[in-house]
Amino acid sequence: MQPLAATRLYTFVDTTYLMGRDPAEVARQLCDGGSDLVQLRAKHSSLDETRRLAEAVLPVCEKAGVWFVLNDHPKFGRQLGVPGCHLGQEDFFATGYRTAAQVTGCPPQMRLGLSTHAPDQAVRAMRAAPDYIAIGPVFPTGTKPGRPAVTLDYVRWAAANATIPWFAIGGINLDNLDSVLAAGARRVCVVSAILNAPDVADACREFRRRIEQSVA
Ligand code: TZP
Ligand code: MG
Repeated sequence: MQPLAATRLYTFVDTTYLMGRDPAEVARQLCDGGSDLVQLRAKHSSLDETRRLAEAVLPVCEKAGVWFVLNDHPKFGRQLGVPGCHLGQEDFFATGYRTAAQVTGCPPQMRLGLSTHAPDQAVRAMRAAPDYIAIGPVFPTGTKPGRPAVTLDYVRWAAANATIPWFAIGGINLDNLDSVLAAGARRVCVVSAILNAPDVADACREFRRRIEQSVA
């Protein structure tokens, strides 16, 4: 697996967008297309169902050398031995965690990512020493309804101030990707624009190509 600092494209097996597709097959397509990380996001699934999904997707990622990241359920993630876990502000700070090590164990048994929606949240999150932060939603998105867009201003703030790897996320598609990259993003998370594409692997390849072109 790539060091997180060297990663570019973070994609998702989000159950909302599977539409009956096999999660392992979708994970394979995401990996084939050049994803560096694949997050399992199963917001409406029971823990049992999440376990089944994780057990299907994790070996696909392992085989491809891609980071598997579990959204939520950090204790369960540690039991399962997943490489990464992602938590929202409320999952982390409102649950009483103050340091990443409280989630990941010491020495760490997995990597941790935290969502942030404003500069003060990013500053507080970075003090907790996670492995990466997410910056978003940059644009309004149906994947996270009701969450106001943080705009490209927050991406520019992250480009100037973030001291750990960070990913722009939220409403990013091939039409607005260049504006996100021009604002300073070097790593991007994409959910619906890839899962709704006619060819998932091709969509990943195109995102990856455009990111690499801008970073070169
Ligand atoms: N966190 C901030 S925006 C978002 C999450 C999980 C959803 C991103 O999904 P999409 O479909 O790429 O806008
Ligand atoms: Mg969460």
